[in-house]
Amino acid sequence: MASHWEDFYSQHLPPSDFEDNRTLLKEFCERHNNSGERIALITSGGTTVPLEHNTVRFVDNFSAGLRGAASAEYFLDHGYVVIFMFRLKSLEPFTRHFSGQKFMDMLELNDRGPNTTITVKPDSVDILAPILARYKVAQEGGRILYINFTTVQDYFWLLRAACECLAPCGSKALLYLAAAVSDFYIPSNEMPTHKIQSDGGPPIINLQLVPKLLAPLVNLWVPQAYVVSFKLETDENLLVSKARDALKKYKHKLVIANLLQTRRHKVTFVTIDDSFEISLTRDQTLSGIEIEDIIVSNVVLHHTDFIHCDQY
Ligand code: PAZ
Repeated sequence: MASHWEDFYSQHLPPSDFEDNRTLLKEFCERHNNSGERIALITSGGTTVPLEHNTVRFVDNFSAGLRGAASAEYFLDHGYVVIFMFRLKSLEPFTRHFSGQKFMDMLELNDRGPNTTITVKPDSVDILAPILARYKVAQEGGRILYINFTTVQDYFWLLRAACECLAPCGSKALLYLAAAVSDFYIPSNEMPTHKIQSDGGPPIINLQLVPKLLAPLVNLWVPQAYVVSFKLETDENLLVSKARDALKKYKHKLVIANLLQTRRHKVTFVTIDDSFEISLTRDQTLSGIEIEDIIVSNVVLHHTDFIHCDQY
């Protein structure tokens, strides 16, 4: 049995920087709600499940955070302001283009003693400049707020706080729940304080089901918002039926279903009475088109219809 969501909050403490994050969320939502803008809350990356309170080991998952980070850029391009709620150290909008050694390789060191300068190599300027320009507009215009989480517990606290701050935005708020959230966890009162020792033999780890937050999120926290959830499967035969089950159960509007193996070039949009596939051709992939560009354009159309229905 999954624990009830209210029990979860009463049994798990918020992260230590929770109040600071709540203040940032409140200020961001109020400012942009007053100016009538559309706000997208994007969750991105995987949550961890700690095995000890003083955490040495944890259960993690595959998510790189590319879906969320890329989508954030496209929502900004569509004029949305963005709350980017992401797993610390997963991919982030803009910097994702230069991860690893790529960034260092774009720079040139002009070593002239005390007058040393660093410049961008001429052939990298064309790559860096457009991304830097989009970054500056978002960052300096206060159009993106970064909030990070690590554990599933952090994620739950931050998600509820973000929803509470978004509620006054009504149908202008869009939730795009792309994070890979653990289905299992160890409740706080069952977790050892210190590092699990190997001299006691192989540990028996008893995981429990996490509560499903979509139910209170859709019905209580942001009842007027447009909610998009993602469904990941590895078995194609389950994909659309599981997505539709979620729509029936939680009564939100759209599930974007994807398979682990093909998620970079194929997704299925599932509504209660329809489903259609979006896939990239080989040529589109080779020319650098990202599936998130097409996903976000479609989601924006759905959101626009939703806002119009809300107004008339
Ligand atoms: O983070 P990523 O780009 O590697 O993968 C994206 C994704 C597969 C995590 C996302 O599209 C998704 O399906 N999120 C929901 C996963 C779930 O069913 O919990």
